[in-house]
Amino acid sequence: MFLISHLKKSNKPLNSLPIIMSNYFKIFLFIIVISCKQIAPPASVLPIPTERQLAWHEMEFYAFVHFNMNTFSNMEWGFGDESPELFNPTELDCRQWAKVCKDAGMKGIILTAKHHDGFCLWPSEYTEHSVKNSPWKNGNGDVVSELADACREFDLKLGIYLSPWDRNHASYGTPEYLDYLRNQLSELMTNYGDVFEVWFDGANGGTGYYGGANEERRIDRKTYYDWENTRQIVRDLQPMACMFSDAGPEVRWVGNEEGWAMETNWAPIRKDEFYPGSPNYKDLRTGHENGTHWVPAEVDVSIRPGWYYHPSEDHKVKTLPHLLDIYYNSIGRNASLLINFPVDTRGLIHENDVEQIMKLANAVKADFADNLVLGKNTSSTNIRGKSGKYKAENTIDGNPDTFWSTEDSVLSASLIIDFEVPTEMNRFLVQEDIRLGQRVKKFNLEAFIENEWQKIANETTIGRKRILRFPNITATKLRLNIIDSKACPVISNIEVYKAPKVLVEPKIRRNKSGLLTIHSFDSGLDIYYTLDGANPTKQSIEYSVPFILKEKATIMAMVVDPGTGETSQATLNTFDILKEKWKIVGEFKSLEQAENIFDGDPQTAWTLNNNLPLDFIIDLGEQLNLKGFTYLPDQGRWNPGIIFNFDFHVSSDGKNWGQPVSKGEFPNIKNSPVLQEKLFDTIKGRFIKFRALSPAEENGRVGIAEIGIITE
Ligand code: FUL
Repeated sequence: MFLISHLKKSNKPLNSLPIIMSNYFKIFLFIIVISCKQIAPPASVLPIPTERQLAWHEMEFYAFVHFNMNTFSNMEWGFGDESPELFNPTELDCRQWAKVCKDAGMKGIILTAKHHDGFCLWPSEYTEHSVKNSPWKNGNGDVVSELADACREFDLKLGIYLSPWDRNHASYGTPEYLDYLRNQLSELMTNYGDVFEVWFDGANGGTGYYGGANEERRIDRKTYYDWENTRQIVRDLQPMACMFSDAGPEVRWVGNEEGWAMETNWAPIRKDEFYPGSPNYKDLRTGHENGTHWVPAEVDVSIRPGWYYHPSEDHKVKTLPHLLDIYYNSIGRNASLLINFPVDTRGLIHENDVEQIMKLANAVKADFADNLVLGKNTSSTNIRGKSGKYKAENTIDGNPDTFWSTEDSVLSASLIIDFEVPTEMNRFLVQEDIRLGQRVKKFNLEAFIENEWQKIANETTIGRKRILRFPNITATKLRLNIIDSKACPVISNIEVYKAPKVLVEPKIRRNKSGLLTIHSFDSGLDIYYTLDGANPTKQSIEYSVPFILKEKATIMAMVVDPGTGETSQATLNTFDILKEKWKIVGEFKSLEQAENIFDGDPQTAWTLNNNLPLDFIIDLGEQLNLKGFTYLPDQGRWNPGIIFNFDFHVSSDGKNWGQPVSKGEFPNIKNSPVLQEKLFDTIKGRFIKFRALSPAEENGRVGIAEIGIITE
């Protein structure tokens, strides 16, 4: 239409139409070519993720289940000689696992089908060391199959952990074992439906049962498993499964089991420098800016100290503050999060673990409930092309396929979000479109507060997702400054939130000299306390800085969100007289570490492996009327020293001890190593002797994290 009317206006004869048409067509083509050139997307920065890795990135938060022979032998690493008879869960219910994971917002479950001790949770046709010879379901059970069904029912994906190291198998260390491992891998990859991840552990070779040989067998970690061909089995049978190990190839270990990735975290890594169990694991925490392969990090961490269930850890389940740190330090740092549940001897995720994971799930839901950038105005210092296809607004349109990008030559640029009115916020989430590679090397965040730009954060990498936590600010604008990038930045998503404050009871500590500190997990909260054991209110004393408290006191403290007025539960701590004058007496008197037992810090302990009985003798520095004592056992995870049977003596001169004023045992202390309190008839004295008569653990160790007295 436009062409005909244009011809009419220009009075050109209609027979010249074909020539004119062809000229117009050329111009048209030219415009298309030019504009295509302008809107060409940025070229990929290699390496980039594969399709299966992109699907894996979407998993983000999923569960590990360590449940196997160790659950019943109460070990972390079984030797391989455990009898299948031991494996007998009383109420195994994989649907309960799946429901917990689903409710917690997780997207899959990875199960320890076989751990280092070699026991198989499925009736493998290649070994007798499996559920088929256990009393559970008269040998007719298959845990892998039950979990696969539960995952299907709850719309979760299934992952398989198969330990390459097998301390049970007679042929471990020889080429024959490789056939065995591969046969098992084929069974697992064939019989249980789709698998999203296969976990190959780096712990390999060492002592073991090995079919009765009971010896040490070392293997060459680089060559023994012929990884290329072993992995091919997974590739062929489960084309979409990602494989995990220190060296990937799809997903890499993050270099620690504590639940964090580094702030600088590149998905690319120089993969060929690694193999499962390689010593340069610290590099796995950061990846490499010049990495050759896309191998993103997965943060694996247990909700308890151990990977496997131990009744003694029932009271050591990680609590909300710790779990929130783990969440932000993994998913918020360009990694995925794999939280482990040590399923118990019943075959269930323990109630305490459920309680804590749901606290995390609810907190995460609340933190990301209301995205403050929706519908706001955005602008940027540079846009790729003239069409507006790569405009800043794409970062807040909720569409992961659109992004803001700059001209190829522009490696630093800013994007502004205008909230128009002062807006309170404390979280900033930013994502690169990783399909085009990870690019950003350095960025910062500024906020426009009271007519002034203020720096909120100075950061390095972004990757698939980066979440910044900062104290509440009230700003009218935010400015994301990309300072340096491997190529033009490609930012696909930005979200901003005001997360509610985490209101958990504060920690109260008093050191040996009486300095009392009350600590709240979140920033920007008020703390109120009482010194007489009364419940605190907003009218109680407000805590601002540490202070000296030399007297006896029962302190209660709580935190208050000044914004909402909401309060936490109160913490109660009883402090007796100050331990300032206390001294260790006897053979250990010059041992610095011995003073850990009265330094006010429950994390530091003094533990010994000496012959029993063993006396811990303390000079209290003055005559006191004593009516009891408290004992907090060593809280350490590895080899803790826990006293079971004891005598407690009081003396005026440190020489004549007389009869014990208290004696007996600390019932259930092995399973529940919490603070113990023993009372006795009041007695005057200056010296105390705490005699360890027997240990609670088979390790024979006895120790003390903190000892206290109760005075009249
Ligand atoms: C480690 C293993 O040795 C632990 O037992 C646990 O399975 C953990 C996830 O990986 O390397």
